[in-house]
Amino acid sequence: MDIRIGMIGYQFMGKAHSHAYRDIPFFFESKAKPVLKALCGRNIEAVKEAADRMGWESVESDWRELIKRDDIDVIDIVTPNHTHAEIAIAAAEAGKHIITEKPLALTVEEAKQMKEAVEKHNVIHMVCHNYRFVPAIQYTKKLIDEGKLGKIFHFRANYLQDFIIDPGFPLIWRLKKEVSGSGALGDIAAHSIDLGRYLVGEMDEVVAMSQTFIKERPLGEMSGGLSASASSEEMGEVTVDDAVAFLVRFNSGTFGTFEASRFATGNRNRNTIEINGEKGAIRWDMEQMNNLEIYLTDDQEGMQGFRNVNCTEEVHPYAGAYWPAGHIIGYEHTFIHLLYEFCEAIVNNRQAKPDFHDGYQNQLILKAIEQSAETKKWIDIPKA
Ligand code: 4PW
Repeated sequence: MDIRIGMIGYQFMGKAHSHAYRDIPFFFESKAKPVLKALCGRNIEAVKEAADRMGWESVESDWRELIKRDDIDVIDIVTPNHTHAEIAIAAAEAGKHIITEKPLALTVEEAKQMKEAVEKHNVIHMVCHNYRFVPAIQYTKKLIDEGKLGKIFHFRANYLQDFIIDPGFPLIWRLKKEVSGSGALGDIAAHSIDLGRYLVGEMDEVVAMSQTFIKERPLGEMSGGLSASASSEEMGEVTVDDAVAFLVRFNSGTFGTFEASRFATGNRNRNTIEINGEKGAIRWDMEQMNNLEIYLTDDQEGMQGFRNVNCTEEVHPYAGAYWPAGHIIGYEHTFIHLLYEFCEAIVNNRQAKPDFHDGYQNQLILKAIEQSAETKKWIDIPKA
């Protein structure tokens, strides 16, 4: 069955999604066949160039026109965060299935409206928390569900980047609250929160601190990936956090410790978790994403310690779809897995996860963290 995609945005995430749709049939057997139908962006020349390069059939310069088209089944939103709600609500009203980049929205209010719209119009919806789809993370979930780690005492997550340390790095959209919602919090801690909810469960309360190290930057734009250059000597105000840390009490009683920063010198994309349970523990680092360190308390005396498992065996989720064991996969594959699950959900008419409900809950947690950092108090986390 053809699943005809209309995607809005074509830069960093646009490339990741385009590549993933094209690769799904290479590696996964499915009734679903993603068709790159139309790519949309305001600068029509740039969209045409991107469409040619990435294999899209047609282009649009107005997302409203894209949504009106009856040869489009899915709206894929890879635009900056302040546009997600308006586009997603209009797409739901037009009966399109929707996938959107994270965080779901700019605010809790928008996230709630988006969740209500997709439920009302009965479309399939998903949020791009791609790190859930790393084989090592999926395998960790399996170990936890099978009780191999026992009761979980600690969930410890760090998401550390360093791409904005230079004071000459410009005021890109990710540094403006009215466009991004928050800084390191919504951009990267949101992924750690998603992993925490996925692996350990709901969170009850939080206490947080956050900081903005550089408060003014020259104006300028992204020039691809996470790089950017200043286009003016004029300065603008940074209105989001550069770093955030928080403690979480999970509903299960697990003690959660989180840190996210874009000022963590030397760390390019160090997204790590450590989980300590009564029967075992795991450690994982996105920069060595195929490896999972596993410790089991009942290992033979004298042989105890973390073992390094390369999650490329047939038994590791998704890994069997690729190469013989030991032939590793990378960042782009996380999007293949996520979009494969999204397409499977559409052809089988079932909901995909993480969905807008998860996105809304994530947004409630982001808000509680901001409130806590502001008031210097523990905040109860409401349930979506
Ligand atoms: O995973 C991260 C994202 O969510 C990526 O490294 C870049 O930073 C792109 O957006 C955020």
